[in-house]
Parts: sequence; C-alpha cells; structure tokens
Amino acid sequence: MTFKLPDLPYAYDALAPYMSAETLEFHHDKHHQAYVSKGNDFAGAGSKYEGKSLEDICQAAFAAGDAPVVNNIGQHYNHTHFWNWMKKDGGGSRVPASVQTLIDGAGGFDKVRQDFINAGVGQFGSGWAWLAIKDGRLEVMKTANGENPLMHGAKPILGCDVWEHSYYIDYRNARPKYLEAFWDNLVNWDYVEQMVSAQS
Ligand code: MN3
Repeated sequence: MTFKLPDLPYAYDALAPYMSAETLEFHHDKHHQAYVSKGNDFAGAGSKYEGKSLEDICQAAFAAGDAPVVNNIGQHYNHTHFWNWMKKDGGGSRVPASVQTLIDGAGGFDKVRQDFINAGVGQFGSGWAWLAIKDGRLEVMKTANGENPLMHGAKPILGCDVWEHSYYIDYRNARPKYLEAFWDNLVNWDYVEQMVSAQS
C-alpha cells in the first residue's frame, strides 16, 4: 500500500479560535505529511507490511518492536482520525446514544471529561489522550509518542494529540486549556459514534 495524506475535512480556519489556521496548516501539511512519507519508506510497497490494513500494521509493528513503523504508521493512523474527531461547533455534552451508554458505564459525562483531560495533562512529553473500548467497556487511556490503543489491546474511539506541535502556537505551554477547548468546543461526536459502530 502507498500511504497518502488525506485532505482536511474542513478549511484551515474552520476550527478557530480553538485551533488556528496556522496550527492546522503546519500540523496537517508538514507533520502529518512527514509521517506519511516516512511510513512509505518503512512500511510501503515491497515491505513486509504490504497488503495489511493500517490497523493491522499498527498491531504487528508494535508486537515486533518495529519502532520506525510504530512511530510513523501509528501517527498516520492517529492523525487521519484526529482531523475527523474535530469539527466546527463541536464538543458539548449532547452525544449520540451509543456513546452516551459507554460514557455512563465509565462514571458519566463529567467524570469521563475530567479523566480524559487528566490523561492528556498527565502524559509526560509527547503522546495522545484517548477514549477507547476494551473488553466492551469505555476506558480513558494515554499513550506515548506515536502509539495508540490498537497496540494495547483496545479500540480507539476518540483521541487528542498532545504533542506540542498540536497546541503550542495557540496555547503556548497551557496543555490543560487546549484539552478543555478540544473537549468542549471541537469534538465531533458523530465521528466518535462511527468509530463505536465499527466495533462490531
Ligand atoms: Mn500531531
């Protein structure tokens, strides 16, 4: 497979003021593109990963300790969903029923919101905060660098990039404020629901 950079599903300025056009342009056009290019070098045509899905490559590379593929293909997977996990006028507590059921099982909306923010704040250095499904239940997770829940036996349904390149232009070092803005103003719950449906 030749990996390709997907288009952003909205204009660069669609998520302002919570995520600026400058951040999205650099993050998508430069950072995500670099993961795609390196992903093709390490896991593209002619590699042992040829013919596998992105999800399968994430799991196989992690199991094999193949760091360049974990990092670059992991990040390609993560960012491809990340753009879709956000939308203009997103966020808020009105979530689709299937997502609400999972959230209720994990202590309710306010607790899950705070656990998610805490996971992002508590991830030392670069990484991601997640809502994931493991053994049929919602779990709040955090992972380092390019890793994701697929590599840890869970299925991601929402992720927030807490690498500094995702928020430093807009929030400087205030990672908690970025995570609050992501949850309260950007999350595309309909896409989260699609990820839940893809479970079965
Ligand atoms: Mn990123």
